[in-house]
Amino acid sequence: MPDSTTSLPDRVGAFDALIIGAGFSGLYQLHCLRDRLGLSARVLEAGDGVGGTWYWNRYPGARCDSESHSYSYYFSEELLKEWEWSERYPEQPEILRYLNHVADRFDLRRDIRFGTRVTEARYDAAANRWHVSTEAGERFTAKFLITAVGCLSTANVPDIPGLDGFSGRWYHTGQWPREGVDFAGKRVGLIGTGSTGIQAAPVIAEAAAHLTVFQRTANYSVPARNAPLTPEFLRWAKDSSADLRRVMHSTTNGHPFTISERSALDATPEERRAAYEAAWEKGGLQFRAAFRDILTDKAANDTAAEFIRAKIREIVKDPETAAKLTNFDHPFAAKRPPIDTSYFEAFNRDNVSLVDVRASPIERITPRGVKTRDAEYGLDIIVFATGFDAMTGPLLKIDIRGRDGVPLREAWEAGPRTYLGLQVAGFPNLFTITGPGSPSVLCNMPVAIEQHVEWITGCIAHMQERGLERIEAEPDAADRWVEHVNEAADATLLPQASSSWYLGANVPGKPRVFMPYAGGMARYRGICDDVAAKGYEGFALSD
Ligand code: NA7
Repeated sequence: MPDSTTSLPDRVGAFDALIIGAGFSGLYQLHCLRDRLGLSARVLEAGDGVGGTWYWNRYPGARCDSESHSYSYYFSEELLKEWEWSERYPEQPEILRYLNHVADRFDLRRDIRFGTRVTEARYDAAANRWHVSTEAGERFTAKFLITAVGCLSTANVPDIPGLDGFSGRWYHTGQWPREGVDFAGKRVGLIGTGSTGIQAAPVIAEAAAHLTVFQRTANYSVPARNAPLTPEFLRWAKDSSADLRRVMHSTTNGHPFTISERSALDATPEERRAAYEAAWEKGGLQFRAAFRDILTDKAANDTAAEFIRAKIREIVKDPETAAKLTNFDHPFAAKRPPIDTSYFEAFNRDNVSLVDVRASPIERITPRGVKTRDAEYGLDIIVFATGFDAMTGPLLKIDIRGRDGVPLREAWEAGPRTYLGLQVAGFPNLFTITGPGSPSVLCNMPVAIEQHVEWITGCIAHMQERGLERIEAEPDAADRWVEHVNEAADATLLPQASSSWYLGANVPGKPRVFMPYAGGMARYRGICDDVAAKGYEGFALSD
């Protein structure tokens, strides 16, 4: 279909499918719909380039926590063979280069419209079309609307009084300036000690005159043990792609390692220590895999927590700082567990200090810096590593209205309700890639994304073959799924981290609902395949 939209703002572009977002999800979805099904499809992307999360998160130290050989698309053998990662964990610029390579290799750019922020999407039942509007006033229509907006793309800047009057500069890590930030000679305050703050702190500490880390919740972290990849490893990863794919598809969280079948409680203290030592030395997210019950049994979890606490006390020389850093209020990995490169070591530097803002809360930002209950900290730069309005935020930021004009915001007033994380009852032909209720953030994201994109593509192909025009989740099926998502979460320790973004607890006023599906990626894939095999059970299909 010719592009009728490039030059004239108010012109309507009509497509078979519109995809919102050009990150990992949107790129692959475009490839599938356009090149495999032959549909006319257009990606609408707010940024000026591809990359999604990796386009916006350019903060110092930004790196993926999944290992590079698994943080890749696996749909194309040729792509797997030709791309060479340089390090165990890919850094943001390298991931961005990878996604640009993918966009070029599959000739995707011609169907992506950059600098185009979608503000509204309305379903017109009579025409069975989605009408999509952008910030610039452009309008598009399509039969299918697919959100590929990411789970962590709506920055959460806390509403701390006085920020407007701060005389220095401030930044959120998820909206980092392209030109970078010069920390030389500056007093920097870093608020937040999630994965992002933990990655950024040691890098900022090297450049800044002084770094003050404001910690509200002490966080566990395990060394990443990042290193350059050897030619032997790269060859092995390429030669083993079929095995790696199989392992990633068979595990709970889509990573290329398996979880031990042993309980931490069956091991002797010596065996346990040896297993944790080995996992600590190996580094990375697979620390969680040392025993099978770390995430399901509090007593087992306590053994991991105690091991990490002891390690931090060994690393951090000042006992008072070590005590603040290990004052955990949640089980290990009940919040997304960070992995780090010299995070705890950074607190041994003369130019780094830690402020416990749980003990002495931040009261306001003053023109000079941050004022807690007990002191004022003079700062030139404040970095907010305060996370995101996760999972629902990017969807609710768009005014999405389904059948009878019902806003998604209203349908989700009490928290997100989806069927399989893929569709919402009352919103026909809308698919939500890695939506709430799917494993997404509990999983190595490209694995979760490929599964969703392929399922959606299969579903649309099924409809095309049978002349079906409309698919919509049945309310009963969505209710049952929401119940199952809750049961799956309750079978783990995850809901015990009461301030976690998995629960929406980091955003004031957000309903507390456990959003991702904790039942495991492999099990989820089986459920989705089964639903499709049964003729899309739980979905109403019509012509
Ligand atoms: P996270 O994991 O949501 O971490 C945000 C951090 O910011 C966390 O330590 C919060 O403390 C802290 N925070 C948030 N608001 C405040 C205020 N008002 N005052 C002080 N501290 C605050 O976001 P990240 O960007 O680190 O990581 C997001 C995901 O990206 C990560 O999980 C990976 O999947 C990749 P809290 O714990 O809420 O007390």
